[in-house]
Amino acid sequence: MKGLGHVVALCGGVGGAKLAFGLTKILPVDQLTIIVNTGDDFEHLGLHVSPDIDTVVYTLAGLSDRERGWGLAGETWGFMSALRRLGGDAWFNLGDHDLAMHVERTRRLTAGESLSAITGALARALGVTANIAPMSDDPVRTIVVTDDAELGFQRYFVGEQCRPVASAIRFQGAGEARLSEAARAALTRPDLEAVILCPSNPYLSIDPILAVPGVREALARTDAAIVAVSPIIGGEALKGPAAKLMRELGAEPGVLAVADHYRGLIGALVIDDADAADAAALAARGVVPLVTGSVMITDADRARLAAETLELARTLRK
Ligand code: FO1
Repeated sequence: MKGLGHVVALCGGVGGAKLAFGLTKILPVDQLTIIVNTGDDFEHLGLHVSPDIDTVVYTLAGLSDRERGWGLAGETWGFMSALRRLGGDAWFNLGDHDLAMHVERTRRLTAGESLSAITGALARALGVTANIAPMSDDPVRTIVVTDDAELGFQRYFVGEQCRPVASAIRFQGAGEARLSEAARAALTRPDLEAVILCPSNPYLSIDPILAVPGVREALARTDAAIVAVSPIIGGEALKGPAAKLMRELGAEPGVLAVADHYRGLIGALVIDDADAADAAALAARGVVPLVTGSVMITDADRARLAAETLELARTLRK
């Protein structure tokens, strides 16, 4: 799709990565920058694990396991069974081939390379040419505050399977984190035409990106269209705890809560046919609704939703 200026996609894990994949199919590589959440990153078994970056890289490379959404298709788990036999810390699954990503990233970080440089090198090694920018090269860690504990994101998401009741979410280190160079450059380009908030968890995947100093300011300053794709369909998330978190944080899960969460930021929201009844209420909130099939099963779905979202952004800018 020619004619558009630069497009920035803010993206988290599985759902966001699918739309990012769709965008890479319809935009020339130099017209798209994918800014990825790093709030899910953590140190595990001495390795630096960057789940959302890896989910985007593997998805764009066509290597991801489409059933799980994360990790590699055709993965084997010999390392995990050997680790369990040793009584090791086996609550977080590291596949044998996925392990190479964590080992190589950790080696490069230890050698002093930035997360951005490492992400580019490893993505290119897997044949991915898209511009993938970690939101920051400084540590930002999503913390889920529950009644009796503060849980690191993976402990909450994987260790506790999102069961604890959340009372707040905070992003440790966000205040001091510097926007990555590629993210800053993309968000401040004069030819920026569209910023797309991908269908990732607003609280856990998009908010950490918005919490990095400079992001909200850049979005306020740009005349680019800012469009979100709802990760909530029919009051539920296709994957993950977004709807549960909405309830726990005091919102009624639905597309209106997504619009309210992004109030003042987005000019339009892409919602699924299942939520067509909410279109008028969105418009009444000053958010232009686009009602379409927003479930991405096939690669064609991903490209179609990406094209519809970009078309909506272009219409908004007219
Ligand atoms: N999610 C799980 O539910 N269980 C796991 O054991 C698990 C391991 C894992 C390893 C590498 C990786 O890149 C992602 C992994 N995920 C796992 C998914 C991950 O927790 C989430 O995808 C993101 O952090 C949130 O989108």
